[in-house]
Amino acid sequence: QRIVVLAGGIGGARFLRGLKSAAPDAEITVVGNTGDDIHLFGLKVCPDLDTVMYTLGGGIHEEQGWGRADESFTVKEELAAYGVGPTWFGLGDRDFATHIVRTQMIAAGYPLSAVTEALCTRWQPGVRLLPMTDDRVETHVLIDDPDAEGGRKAVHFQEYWVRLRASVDAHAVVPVGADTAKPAPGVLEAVAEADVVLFPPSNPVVSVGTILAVPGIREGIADAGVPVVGLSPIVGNAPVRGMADKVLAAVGVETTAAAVAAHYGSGLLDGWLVDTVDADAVRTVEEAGIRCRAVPLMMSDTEATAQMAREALRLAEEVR
Ligand code: GDP
Ligand code: FO1
Ligand code: CA
Repeated sequence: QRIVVLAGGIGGARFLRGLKSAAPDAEITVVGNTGDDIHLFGLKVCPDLDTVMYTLGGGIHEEQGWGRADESFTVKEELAAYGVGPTWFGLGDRDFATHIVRTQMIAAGYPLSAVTEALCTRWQPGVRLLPMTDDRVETHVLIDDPDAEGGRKAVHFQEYWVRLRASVDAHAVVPVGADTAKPAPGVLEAVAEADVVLFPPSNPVVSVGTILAVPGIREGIADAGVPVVGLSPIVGNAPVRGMADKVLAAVGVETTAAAVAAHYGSGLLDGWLVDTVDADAVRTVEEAGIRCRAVPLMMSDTEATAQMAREALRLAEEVR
């Protein structure tokens, strides 16, 4: 069975761990979000690709969900001693090595997809991990400018998420560069050859939404004619983790499992899983033309997550 998963960071990575356990013989291709990527200290950092790679490869800081286990921050402290920031982004020493290898390979002319494959040679994530594109895409968020009365400014997504903790309203979320980006080699091929496409409980705006904003990917999925099933990252009208409500509001979508399904739309989604606490949403989603089931959606451990993956694959068979 060939499965394509569009993944962000933590939500995507944890789901993939369950999917691998539920479908050990499946050939899984992960299309990773690169809109969160940021250049810091001359290095290219790909948080969502690295979160998937480290989580599936056994190097992740489990409690934090991003970055490396057993991490130290000597380089960051030394940079700060030179007055060199940003200080608000926590790059650890072990993680730095990944960004150095990546940046060096890119400078030597390798595309991000080839670099990602090379990094995965070490981590052996057990899936084929592809960036959504080899082109530069950076998600920016439009916020009020505190320095200009009535003015607005765009900040990098990481500045909005990590420095500001999404504490101010987002007026717009723009995947800068996406409109002219091309899907990375292998992405459209994997989608066309897939038996099923899954949207994990990743952020619908800045993770899955950004991947779908790369011209050709959304169309490729719709044209593949295979079941497309998603799992809600919204449980009980709130994100399970993080501040997805802030970016959903920016695109005019309510923070409910049903509204997120409607946002993807019946033109794209065939099936949608909501948590049992949102069982009321099932009817609304089905009336919108999307097959819906309520099942436990808390990724508390690998077995619970594997069960979610089984339910998603079962729903895919129902709508096939
Ligand atoms: P990020 O890039 O690290 O923000 O990760 P993703 O975009 O892949 O996933 C973020 C989303 O995962 C958030 O909106 C969370 O609500 C969702 N999420 C995290 N843990 C769980 C869980 O256990 N169950 C569900 N249903 N969603 C979760
Ligand atoms: N998230 C934070 O909340 N604070 C950090 O300092 C931070 C550093 C960081 C470094 C490398 C990396 O791969 C991820 C990192 N993240 C950090 C997580 C990540 O940037 C965001 O949580 C996601 O991209 C949000 O979608
Ligand atoms: Ca992310």
